[in-house]
Amino acid sequence: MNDWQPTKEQLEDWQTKGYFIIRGAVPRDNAIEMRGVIKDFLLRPDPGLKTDDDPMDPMGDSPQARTARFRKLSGFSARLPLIWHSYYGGQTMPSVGRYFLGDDIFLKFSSCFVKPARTGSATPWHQDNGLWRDGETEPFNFWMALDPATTDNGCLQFIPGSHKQDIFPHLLYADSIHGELPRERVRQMIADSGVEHCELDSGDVVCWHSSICHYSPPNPSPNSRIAIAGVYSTPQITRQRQFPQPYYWILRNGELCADFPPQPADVPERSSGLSPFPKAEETMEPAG
Ligand SMILES: O=C(O)CCC(=O)C(=O)O
Repeated sequence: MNDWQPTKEQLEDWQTKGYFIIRGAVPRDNAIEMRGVIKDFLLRPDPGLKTDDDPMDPMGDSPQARTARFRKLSGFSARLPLIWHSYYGGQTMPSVGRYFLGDDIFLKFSSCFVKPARTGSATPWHQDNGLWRDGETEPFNFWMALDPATTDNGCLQFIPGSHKQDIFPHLLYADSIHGELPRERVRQMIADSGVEHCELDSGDVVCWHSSICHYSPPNPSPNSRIAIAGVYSTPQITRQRQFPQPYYWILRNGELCADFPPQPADVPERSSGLSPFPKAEETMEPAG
């Protein structure tokens, strides 16, 4: 494992804006191999994973339709050894996690965001912990571009400094695909602080605070935008899991857990379950 240390600029971005970028966190060729693994998974008639359908999914069962039918794959990290060894449990990201969280870390979530050329849909404005509904502000979030992510193909957008705000209760609008920040609130924050577009090349990673407000628009371009995201957390931060999928050890006593399949961390599941998102009273245009 590397001994990763932030630059002065990365630390300043982390504190003031709530996010920072690591260029070339994974070598570009390696990121392109990982993209191939994901594409292979998407082409399977039944990938056997928890998936969210893409609301823009074109109908049909052609290979093109199969690669376009999902917006998000969840919890795939323990099924794909190349991705585990190169990324979640690889040489760089565990070391970045150790800098921010210490010597005992597990992977709380792993997700692949698939935004196919021309059909990929938006992810609404949200705070990650607004979707988790577990009150946690400390976990460490990271997202790697497998395809180059640009303003044209729907890169992430952040409201700088919004990580300093509280967690807002997220709402469901009539056209929401999942809970989202109150749209009027987003309009106000954008008017006050602006929006930053986070353009990345394959293998670059952006890391952010769990409370930062972020979004990604649809992809009208001819270029696909696939990315893989993760959240590291610790036993001190997490008392209970609110989702059923296991958490996996990344570091124990500062040592990389190099096993594959990875070892589940023993975190009990919360018995009370998740509270549903309240419905928004107003129906307004999306804030993006
Ligand atoms: O990849 C995207 O478009 C959205 C990712 C995101 O919002 C997240 O990882 O929290």
